[in-house]
Amino acid sequence: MTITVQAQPFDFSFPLAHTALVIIDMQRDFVEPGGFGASLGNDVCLLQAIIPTVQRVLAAWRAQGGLVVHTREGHLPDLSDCPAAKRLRGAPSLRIGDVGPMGRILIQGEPGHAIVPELAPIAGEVVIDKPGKGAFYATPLQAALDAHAISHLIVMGVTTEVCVQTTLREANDRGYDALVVEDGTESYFPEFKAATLAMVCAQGAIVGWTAPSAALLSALPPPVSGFAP
Ligand code: C5J
Repeated sequence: MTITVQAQPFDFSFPLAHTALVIIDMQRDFVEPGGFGASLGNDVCLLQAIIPTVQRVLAAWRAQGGLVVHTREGHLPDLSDCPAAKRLRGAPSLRIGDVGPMGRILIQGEPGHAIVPELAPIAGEVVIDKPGKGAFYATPLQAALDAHAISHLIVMGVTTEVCVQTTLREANDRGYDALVVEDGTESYFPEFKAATLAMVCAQGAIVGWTAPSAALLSALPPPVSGFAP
């Protein structure tokens, strides 16, 4: 079944069985006080505000029986996968690996590294741990998508101009058609979000498409019978 969503810069059509919902880094470290995002001096409230929208789209996608991929940015406890450039850059109050209120900042297995409970993965969903901003770099994401014959992506998560945009560009270079859900992504800097969404769909969808969640949700068919989200 092919679904068509009213999108920018033009309609986005995707084969439901070959499309994955990709949720980028909806982790406590980015959306709760005391995590990585806050350590960089950011106000995390803006990011928290999209959780209900992401939750609505996730529930609708699960009801379709579609593939869901969650990503988590983070590092091994010994930091062997964290380049010094990433750890030392800037002047955060806490660096990657330091102990904060939610455990060691951006370290796999620590409380802050977890996806927020409202969006927690369920059995059968793919969880990708990534050391970089892009979800394809040094991860098994492409292999996981190939295993499910995925050609199209619907992308949400944080932050719009960093991990979401990097992942969209990586996906574009690998031949995926991707739509980013406008109100399912957020930045600590609203002007960066607006600029990123404009960049993605500029020049005839040079990176991909954008659409509000309402357009996506209204395009989806009635849920698969028997599924209780
Ligand atoms: C950042 C991310 N902003 N998930 N990570 O460092 O966007």
